[in-house]
Amino acid sequence: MTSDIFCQIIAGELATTEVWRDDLVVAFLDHRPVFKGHVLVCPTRHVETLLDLPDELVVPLFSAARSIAAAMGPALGAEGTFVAINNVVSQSVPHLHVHVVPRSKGDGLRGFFWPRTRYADGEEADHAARIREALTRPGQ
Ligand code: DGP
Repeated sequence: MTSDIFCQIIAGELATTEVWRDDLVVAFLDHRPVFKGHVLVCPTRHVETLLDLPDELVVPLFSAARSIAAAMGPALGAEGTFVAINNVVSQSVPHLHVHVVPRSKGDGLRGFFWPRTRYADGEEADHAARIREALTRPGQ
């Protein structure tokens, strides 16, 4: 039983343009690319977000993302890449996918969804402390 559009792509029920497939990972072109050559890298198993990714899939998924990022230069002349995952918020397909977007200087992506803020006095230490504390008791 397929449960989302990427499961359907992985099952071969929906056409896409694949660039990589093995038993654990599939990578295909985003049909609405930020730049041409924008790839989505997914676990073949239905995994909804990064937090759901089992340990045994961490290396296969991110190795594939790294290889695809490395291919963007020789394949497309990209000078770099933007690699990103939307988790829940702004995630339009509930199947984990790593975006690998080819980048070049002056490509116009400057400022793309990255509004920056500043810490008030004490806030930086407080945020770091809260994250450190959560890391020492994962899952809570
Ligand atoms: P996100 O917003 O992070 O969940 O990104 C989902 C991406 O998936 C978005 O950039 C468009 C892409 N996408 C959605 N449906 C399809 C599809 O049917 N085929 C392909 N190739 N890409 C899709």
